[in-house]
Amino acid sequence: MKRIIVGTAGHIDHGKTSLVRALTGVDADRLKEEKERGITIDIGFADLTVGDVHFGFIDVPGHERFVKNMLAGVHGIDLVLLVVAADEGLMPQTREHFDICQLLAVKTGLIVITKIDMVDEEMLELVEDEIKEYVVGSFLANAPILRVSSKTGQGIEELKKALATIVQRGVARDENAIARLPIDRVFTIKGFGTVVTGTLIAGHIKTGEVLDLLPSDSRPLKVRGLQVHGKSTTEAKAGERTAINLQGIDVAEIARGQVLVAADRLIATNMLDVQLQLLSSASKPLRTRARVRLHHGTAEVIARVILLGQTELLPGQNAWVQLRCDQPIVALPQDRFIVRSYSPAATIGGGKIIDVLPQKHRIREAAGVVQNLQALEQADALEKIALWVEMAGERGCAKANLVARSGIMEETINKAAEQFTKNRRLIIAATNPLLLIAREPFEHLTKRVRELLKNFHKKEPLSSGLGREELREKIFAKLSPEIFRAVIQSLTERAEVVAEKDVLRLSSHRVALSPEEQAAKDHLANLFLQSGLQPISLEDAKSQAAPQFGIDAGRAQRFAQMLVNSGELVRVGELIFHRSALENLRDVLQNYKVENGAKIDVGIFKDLTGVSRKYAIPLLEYLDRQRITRRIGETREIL
Ligand SMILES: Nc1nc2c(ncn2[C@@H]2O[C@H](COP(=O)(O)OP(=O)(O)O)[C@@H](O)[C@H]2O)c(=O)[nH]1
Ligand SMILES: [Mg+2]
Repeated sequence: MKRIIVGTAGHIDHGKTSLVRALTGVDADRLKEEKERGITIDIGFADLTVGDVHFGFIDVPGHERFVKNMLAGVHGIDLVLLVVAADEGLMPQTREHFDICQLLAVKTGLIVITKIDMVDEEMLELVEDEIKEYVVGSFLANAPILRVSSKTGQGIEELKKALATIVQRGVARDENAIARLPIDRVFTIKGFGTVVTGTLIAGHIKTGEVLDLLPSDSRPLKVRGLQVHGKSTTEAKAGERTAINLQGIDVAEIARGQVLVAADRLIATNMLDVQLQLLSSASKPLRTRARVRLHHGTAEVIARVILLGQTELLPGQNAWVQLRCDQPIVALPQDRFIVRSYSPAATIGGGKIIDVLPQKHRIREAAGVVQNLQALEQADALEKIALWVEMAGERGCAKANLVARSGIMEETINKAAEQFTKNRRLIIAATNPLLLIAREPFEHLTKRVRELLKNFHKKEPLSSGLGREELREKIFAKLSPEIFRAVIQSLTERAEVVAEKDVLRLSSHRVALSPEEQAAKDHLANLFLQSGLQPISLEDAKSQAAPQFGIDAGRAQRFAQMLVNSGELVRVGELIFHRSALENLRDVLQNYKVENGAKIDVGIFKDLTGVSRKYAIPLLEYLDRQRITRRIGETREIL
């Protein structure tokens, strides 16, 4: 069965609620106050099935004071019934509601002239002409105009037929998108607990599923029960009026304006980049930093309008705008919104959301920002991914950010990553979780590392290289460790940079020593070689060195570090051994194993090597770490 959400629109007392009642038999005015005063205050709901189409009606209030409630109902409709009373014709809220439908990009609708029992044919003709002229150039320009009386029932059957006909032309919703249900009502049902209702605007929701309530601090909530258009079911699909019984949350913690979303997908945001249209009926230009009421889904928040690249927006014109909200909302690109003036509240414009996780823009960057927004507006799903990653510059973009920003499922993002890394437009900085960075900033970082190392080598020719952490601090302080790792890895893979222990150097770098220095360094290495497995300390080396080499404390330290970096000397805890002494030891142990078996203890080790306990213990521990021996209780096994 096809399911269509129909909204009413039109001035107060023009017969919207009566029309819904005549069509469905349901009185959509459900509040006590509505019954007493005979006016609709909040949105109401009713159902009608014609053939194989199920219509869910959302009846909205017409009074200007309740436009905010009207907006909470009209956001998710597929089709509008623009209601005009024959005895009054077009009135202010007819126009305001119609503007809203256009700004929300409602795709299709019907025009209904009500109360035809109250006027003569001539009056009807006049009203019809007035309406026809009014809708010229709009989505209702060619819409059928139906004449009805809810009092006598005249024209109601024709209206049902017209509804069924228009629906055959098709209204499609994206069932594969991330599920979103903007909440319009919250209440308790005895024995069930908390129930929320809303129009499921995308995706699908199943019983037992866990959903995020955004914005809120609430943990994810479990769907205990589901109803679609008043009937229990196990799954609700996009475009259906849905009631959800939620587990583990109190009514007081939920309100209209919040959104139920598939778990772990979207992020609430305080900033939106949008394309804003100021209605030509707006009473004055919109100045930058003006405060407006932003209506999106069922939410209403106060937002500041930051015009990008202009200081003033004239009625009837469009602009690229950053909206900064005083409270977070949950949105996605392509969503429509309405803005109303702060005081007095009147609908002044609306538009389309382009980016929900933008940077805070500075006015002087406006030109570049506008260019990005134009590109995003034109882009298809894959291209958007590439653009967002490019816009993120050196910081790169994580998959979670791309999902929350696009509402695109992970598979599509993986596909984009594959496609754009193949042609090297993007680079994968990390795979799990996926982090993408654009080529240009990546290469810029690479270049900065290269230059930093080059300058360092120039300044410190005797140093073997720059400490890894120091380099990270200098260039990557504000970036994630993954970006740092990826840049260094790419440089080492290309053999431009050599990473030795915690030191990075250009592969072309050789420590430049004078012949005299080189001789001194060799002398020092030789002293360690001679001390074998009972190594001297740096202090000893200094005093034992032949005076002509001038090995003072500074030289001893520096040359020893160079020898350690090149691997000629090896640090074992506090001790420094010559590499060949350790290599000999390895051979000695292997020979012992062949002749006497693998088992040794500290005593045997001391006999074999002639070293005292002071050296034996650190050496054995070193051998354990090198997996040459393995400790088993008090003995060891030669591996
Ligand atoms: N004569 C006549 N009165 C109507 C018709 N439709 C609505 N009304 C009356 O107009 C008033 C306002 O109707 P209502 O449906 O509440 O208007 P809404 O504010 O647009 O929802 C009520 O007193 C209705 O009885 C109609 O077709 N003919
Ligand atoms: Mg009403």
